[in-house]
Amino acid sequence: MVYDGSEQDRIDRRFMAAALRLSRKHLGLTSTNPAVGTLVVRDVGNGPIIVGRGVTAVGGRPHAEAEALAEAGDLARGATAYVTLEPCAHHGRTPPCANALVSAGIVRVVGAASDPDPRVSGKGYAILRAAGVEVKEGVLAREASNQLAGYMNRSVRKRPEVILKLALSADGMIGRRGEGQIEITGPIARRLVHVMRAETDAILIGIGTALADDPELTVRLPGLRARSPARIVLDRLARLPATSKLARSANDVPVFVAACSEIDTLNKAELERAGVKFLATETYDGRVALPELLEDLGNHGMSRIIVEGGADTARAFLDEGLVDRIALFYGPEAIGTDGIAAPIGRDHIPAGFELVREARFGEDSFAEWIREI
Ligand code: AOF
Ligand code: ZN
Repeated sequence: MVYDGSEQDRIDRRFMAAALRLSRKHLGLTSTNPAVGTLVVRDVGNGPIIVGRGVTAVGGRPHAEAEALAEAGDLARGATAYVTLEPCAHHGRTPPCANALVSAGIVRVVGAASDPDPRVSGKGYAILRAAGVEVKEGVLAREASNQLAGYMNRSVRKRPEVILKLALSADGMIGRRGEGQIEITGPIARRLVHVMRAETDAILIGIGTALADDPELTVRLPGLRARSPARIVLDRLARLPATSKLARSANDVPVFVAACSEIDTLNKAELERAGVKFLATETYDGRVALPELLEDLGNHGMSRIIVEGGADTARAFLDEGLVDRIALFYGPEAIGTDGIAAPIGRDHIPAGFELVREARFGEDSFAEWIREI
């Protein structure tokens, strides 16, 4: 079936949205590889039908295109492929996806984001065009780079994407002095936070929050505990108690303590015995040097980390311009004068950020901003 231009655009956006949604399934599970989605779609006269679906496999291989083509089999011949990232052009353990699409008989490729990897950038689309495949680039490109921001950051900035997540009271506080963890948002918002955790490589907090709240920072959704990311504590002097929930669960879900490289205490030895790993960090002005730490985390293969607290840690990342995504949950109640003020709020988002999502979860509201890479 041949559609006119605007109808075709509508169809293309619809299938790309479906491919993006599909790829989200493996966000946080594909190591240093981006979680890409591919749909093979065929129209033999009764409208477009999906005949193959693929997501970059857990661990990063096989690539999405290979998975989708395998499912489509012979039905790929004459079909359109929707890919959320430009198909690869380099020879890894398998031939490039661009060539695989050609060999399978795909006649049209609709792509979302371009790949910043110099081995691929522009070359994947060029292979397709040279083989006579029709290519349409940039469909839902912004949505795709939003979702692939972890990979994009790692490629371009050589460090993971930093997501700042805060729960704020109606009057812009993140807690009450001396009370440790208090409930600001309701159960739906809290579950959403756990989904966000499952889609990242690590959750980072400061030692102040670790001591005050003794948090566990795992994914506590039914069936998803295995998707708990690593936990990182900024703890220059290695003060995290070996009896903390974090240390006690270190053999199940990794815990990294970012401490000054010279530190050598009894507590450090005890934490190591509990399975806690140490990241030797440089210090700057009496604090862990964050840009260097992030570079190290990137070298550990991390693409996305969430900064979850407290106010000082959040402020340090903001002050150094190291935040790439801001996710704010607002609860319905005010905390008042003994509150701990948040370092940020929806009315003073730093320049360069764009609002990408707003939602309500029960009594709570949510908003998310990202900045361009
Ligand atoms: C695709 N489809 O599903 C993904 C791609 O180490 P390799 O050989 O797996 O290559 C990693 C690169 O492949 C990565 O930097 C990115 O350019 C691309 N990822 N490409 O065609 C996929 N995940
Ligand atoms: Zn590939």
